[in-house]
Amino acid sequence: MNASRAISQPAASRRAFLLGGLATAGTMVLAGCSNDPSPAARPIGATPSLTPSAGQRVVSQSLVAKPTTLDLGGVTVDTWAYGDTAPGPLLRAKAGDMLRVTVDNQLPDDTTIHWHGIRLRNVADGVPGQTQDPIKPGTSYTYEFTAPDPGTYFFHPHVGVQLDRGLYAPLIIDDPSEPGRYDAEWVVVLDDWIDGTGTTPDEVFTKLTGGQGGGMDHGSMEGMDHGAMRGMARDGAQPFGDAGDVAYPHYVINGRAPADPDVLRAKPGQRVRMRVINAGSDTIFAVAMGGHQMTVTATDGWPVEPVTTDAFYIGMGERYDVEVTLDDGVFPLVATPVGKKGIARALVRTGPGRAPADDTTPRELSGQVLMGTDLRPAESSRLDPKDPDDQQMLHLSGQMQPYSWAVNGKPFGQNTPISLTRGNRVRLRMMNMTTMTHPMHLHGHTFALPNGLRKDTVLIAPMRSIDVDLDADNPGDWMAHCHNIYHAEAGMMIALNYVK
Ligand SMILES: [Cu+2]
Repeated sequence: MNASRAISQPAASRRAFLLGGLATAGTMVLAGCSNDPSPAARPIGATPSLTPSAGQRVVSQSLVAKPTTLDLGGVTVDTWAYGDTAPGPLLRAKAGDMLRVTVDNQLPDDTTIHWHGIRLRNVADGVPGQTQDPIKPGTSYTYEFTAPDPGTYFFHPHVGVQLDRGLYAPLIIDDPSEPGRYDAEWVVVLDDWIDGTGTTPDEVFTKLTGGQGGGMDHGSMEGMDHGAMRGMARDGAQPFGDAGDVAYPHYVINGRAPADPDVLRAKPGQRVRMRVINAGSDTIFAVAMGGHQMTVTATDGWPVEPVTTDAFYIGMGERYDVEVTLDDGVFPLVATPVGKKGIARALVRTGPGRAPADDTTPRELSGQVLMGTDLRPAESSRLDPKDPDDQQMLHLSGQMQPYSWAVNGKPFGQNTPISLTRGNRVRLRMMNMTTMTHPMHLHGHTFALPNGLRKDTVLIAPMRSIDVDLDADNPGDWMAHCHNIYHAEAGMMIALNYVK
């Protein structure tokens, strides 16, 4: 099988739409009705409790999902978050531990939590109408599951476009047998921020789907297009085509805007393990640390053959673990939104000195930027060699006008679930027939790319196809979807149900 191959079917230029479409957006037909991905509300009933096995450690935590006001560092926003911070509190356990997390929903809306990347039992997966009933406002709900695999994960709601609020937090599963060849750890959560800046993600979605016509309040097409052109000039070879739909007013690292950034304080010569998580809803980032090279050691929790690079791309829902040996001074950690205008940054301080200017783009971002799909798996991350028993197609389609995204020809709720048989090696052929890049995410499993790389979220560039293999070893009803949350909400999602 070819790892990745061009698809010859032509597609209309999405850029042409962006330039020409806005003037007529006010007259667009309301497209939302036929795109409503909400499955028929299927009552699920009580979730069976989980009893820890003999000697199994239980990690308990409480979360409050609630409206709050946050200072992003010179920017004050009203938003929804887990507690009074975004990212929310770090959740940490060891591989094999049981997690027991109670969520108190103080939001004015239903919610759930999806434990992104964890191969957990199906009933804890957080998909309303499929694995649980939604958590109603004013009620609480307890998730219980075992986390089998070490790695860098995060969690977020699986309801509407709530991920684009402040509702996300890192989840780290430690490996008890890992040597820990580093002196310090830095969890680095990237996000694109619009909530509470005069609009909400729900309003953004309504405008994208044409419900109110007009353009983005903060993302005028003029601004969007300048951003895109600047991006292309900076790295003319950026491989993602049109990478996003929303021009965000802010990009943040660990909830901080560039003017008042998060700071890692360490000593020169120390080896830092960074766990980089893209919690953005519509933004692929290119990440670099000024004056440093980074060694990528894992992606989506799975070890890779270490690769040293100046910079790497990270799509929505992806995670990369990288190690850096720190020089002496003050250095920016920068994440630039691909195809958009703006910058996210944090600082590393190992000695005295002035921080570089807010908008400094390190030269490390001007050269080759590592594509995650070019990584190779560590031997320990490989699936056992086996021919697929079954092949299934995920045909991705859609466009901006009308704003509509689909898998296998229809939006979620209208498309036919894929059937999986327990015990099979299944090959998913994901074909992107659009002019946008889609970070495709699979629940409850990880898959292997043709070169063996294990992931749960993979960026598929415009008009490209990729085959991924998985072992159907975790029975239940699962989801595969684009992790652009606006695409997912518009219908780029499909169920994968085990044959009962
Ligand atoms: Cu998408």
